[in-house]
Amino acid sequence: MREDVRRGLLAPERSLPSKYFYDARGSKLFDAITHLPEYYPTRAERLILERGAPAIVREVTPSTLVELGAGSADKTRLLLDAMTSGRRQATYVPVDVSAQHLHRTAAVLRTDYPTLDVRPVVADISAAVALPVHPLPTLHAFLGSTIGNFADDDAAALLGRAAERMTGGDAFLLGADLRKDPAIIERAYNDPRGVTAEFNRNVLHVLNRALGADFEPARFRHRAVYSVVRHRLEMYLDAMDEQTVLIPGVGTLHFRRGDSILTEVSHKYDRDAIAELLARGGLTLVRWDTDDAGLFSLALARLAA
Ligand code: SAH
Ligand code: AVI
Repeated sequence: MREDVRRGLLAPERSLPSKYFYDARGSKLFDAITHLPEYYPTRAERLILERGAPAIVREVTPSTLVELGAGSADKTRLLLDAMTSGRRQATYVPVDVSAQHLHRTAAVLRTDYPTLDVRPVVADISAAVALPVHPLPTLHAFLGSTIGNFADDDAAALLGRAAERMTGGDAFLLGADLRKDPAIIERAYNDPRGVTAEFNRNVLHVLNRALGADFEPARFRHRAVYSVVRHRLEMYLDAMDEQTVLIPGVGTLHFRRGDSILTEVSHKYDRDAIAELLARGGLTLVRWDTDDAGLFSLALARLAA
């Protein structure tokens, strides 16, 4: 983490990896975001899954669901319901960096799904992940548009690592946010209650605790803007005044008023962009679902021939 922070904050354009939002508090704040009226992605993806999950499970007949960035796995229940209907046995391997939150998710699911073998894996999916041996076929899922938080090359590499693990009967299910009126996107990341702002500032709390830094999060303002050119929402923390921050082992940082840190990018796609990203990972799009408003997409992919 210190190395990531050094690389990000000592660069001319300061940035931090968005995975560091997610300590226990950050995971709770993200869950609060998913309930905000402005944050449409979660609701839209749930609608698609409500309609499509049974058919997807019928088509793939997975014995195991491996989910990257599982979080609270709320929407995942629509897949798990279909996989375990009639008290069928199934295996669920949720993978997430947020350890405490992941173990809580696993505990709740074990209670709610008696025939489900839940085998959580705490890991960073931006590198290779060791998965437990599990029954095949496997449905790999990456929901919530977390793919959008990765740079395109990193997203393609992540899909490629998943594809390497897949066998012929397996499938990959990718949830992705779609391009639309920028005003709708910016509203989703600028909620009037300030939950997203608090989520954004949480990365500074994480750095203070984990690295002994002395950021004063209240002196940074949340900013979220959509780049039409880059098809991505960009989230920043802007220094509200001149300040100096010490990060032991990294150095002393000087901020002038308005100096910013890029804390997250959230790419938005269309069908062609998703098909291309999947192809770069060695996967072929075989099914494409969206909600009626065309806000969000769910792509099912198989290994390319
Ligand atoms: N899938 C859920 C949660 C999305 S929030 C949903 O659709 O609502 C993003 C999730 O990915 C969080 O739980 C976060 O802890 C996890 N995450 C983010 N970056 C990660 C990384 N590099 N490795 C593993 N998990 C990551
Ligand atoms: C997890 N990820 C897909 C969210 C997103 O929309 O990019 C994280 C988020 N950031 C601000 N609000 C939600």
